[in-house]
Amino acid sequence: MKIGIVCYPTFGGSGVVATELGKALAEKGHQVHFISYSPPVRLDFLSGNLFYHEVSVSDYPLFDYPPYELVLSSKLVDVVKYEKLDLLHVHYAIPHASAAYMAKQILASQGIHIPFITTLHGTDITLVGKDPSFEPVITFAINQSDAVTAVSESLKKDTYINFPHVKKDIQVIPNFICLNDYNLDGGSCQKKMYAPNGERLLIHVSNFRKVKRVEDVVLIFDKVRKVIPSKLILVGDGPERGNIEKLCRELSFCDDIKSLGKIVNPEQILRIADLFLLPSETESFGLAALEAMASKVPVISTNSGGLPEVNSNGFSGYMSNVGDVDDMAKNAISILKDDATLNQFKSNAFQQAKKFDIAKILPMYEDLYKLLIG
Ligand code: GMT
Repeated sequence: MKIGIVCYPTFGGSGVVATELGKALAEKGHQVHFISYSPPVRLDFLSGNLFYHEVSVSDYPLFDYPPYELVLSSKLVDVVKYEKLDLLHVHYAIPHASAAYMAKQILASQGIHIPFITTLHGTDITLVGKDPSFEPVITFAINQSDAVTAVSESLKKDTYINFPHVKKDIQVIPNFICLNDYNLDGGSCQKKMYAPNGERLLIHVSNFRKVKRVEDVVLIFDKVRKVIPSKLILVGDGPERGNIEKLCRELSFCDDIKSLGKIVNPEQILRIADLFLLPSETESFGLAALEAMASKVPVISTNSGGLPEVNSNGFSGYMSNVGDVDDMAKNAISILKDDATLNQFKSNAFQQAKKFDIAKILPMYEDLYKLLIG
C-alpha cells in the first residue's frame, strides 16, 4: 500500500506514534510518505519506501496567522496525486483532519478518490479540542473521516462526551512500542554517573506542560528521598521547565535532581531508571509510561484518562488520584524498599508492555487500511 501520514514532527506522543507506525509499515514493505512542517524527530532514517514531504508556510506580512491548514491541504493534494497514494492517515485532529477533508474534496473534483483515517490522540479532544471555537470544525472533520481511531477506550468515551454531535463509529487501536528497539543490556556505568552511591533512580519524561503536573513529580521525589536514598532525572522540555528548575534550585536537595532536556530516544536513559513518575492531570494513553515499562521500569501514575488501560495497579506499578502525592510517594516507597520487590515490579512492567508490542497492534491498522482501500 502507498500511505500518506500526516503528523506533528515534535517530541509529543502523537508524532512519535505516527512516526513509529510509518517506520514499521515501511519495514513490512508498504510505501510511506510523511507530510509535516519539519522532519519528525523520530524519523532517523529514510529508505527506499520511506519518504518525507515538507509543508512550507509563506511568511507574507499580511499573514499574522500563517495559513498552515491551507498549505497542508495543497501539499496533500500534490503528494496524493503525484505519488499515487492509496490513503491518508492523519494523526491529531487539529488541523490535520480538516486539511485532509479539504484535500479529499479537491482531489474528488479532479476524479481522484482517496479515503482518510483520523487518529485521535488526546489533547485534540480533551484540552484543545474542547475549546468551543474548534468544536464545529472538529466535529465535522471527524464525521467526514472515512475511519476514526482513538488510542484508548477512555479517549473514545471523551470524544462522544466532548463532541455530542460526533456520530462516527470510533475504533480503539491502542498505542504500541517496538520491543526490539529496547536494548536492556548494559547501562551500569551510565547509572553510576547519576546514582554514584547506588541510590534508586526515579525518572519523569514529558513535554513539561501544565497537564503533566511536574511539580508533583518533585513533591513525590522529596517524600521518597527522605526514606530511601534516591536521585531524580527529568527528561523533556516545555513551558513549565523553567518554573520547575527554579523550584528545584530553591530546594535543599537540588543536587539530587538532574534536568536533561529533550532526548530523541528516551529508552537510552529509561534503561537505567528504577521508577517512572507520571502524575498527570489527564492522559489519553500515556505513551511515556509504556516506554518506561518496555524498559522494565515500573510506573507510579494517576488513574485519570486512559492510564488504567496501560498501567496495571499493583502489578506494573500503582495508580492514585490526581494530586494525591502522599499516596504516590507511599506506593513508590513500597516498590523501591527492597531489591526483591523492585525486581518483581520491573519484570511485571515488562510483561505488561508486551501486551502493546507493535507486532500485535500493526495488523489492526493494516486491516483498517485494507478495508478502506477495498
Ligand atoms: O502529552 C502530550 O501533551 C502530547 C500529546 C500529543 O498529542 O502528542 O500526547 C497525547 O497523545 C499521546 C499519544 O497518543 C498519548 O500517549 C498521551 O497520553 C496524550 N496526552 C494527553 O492526553 C495529555
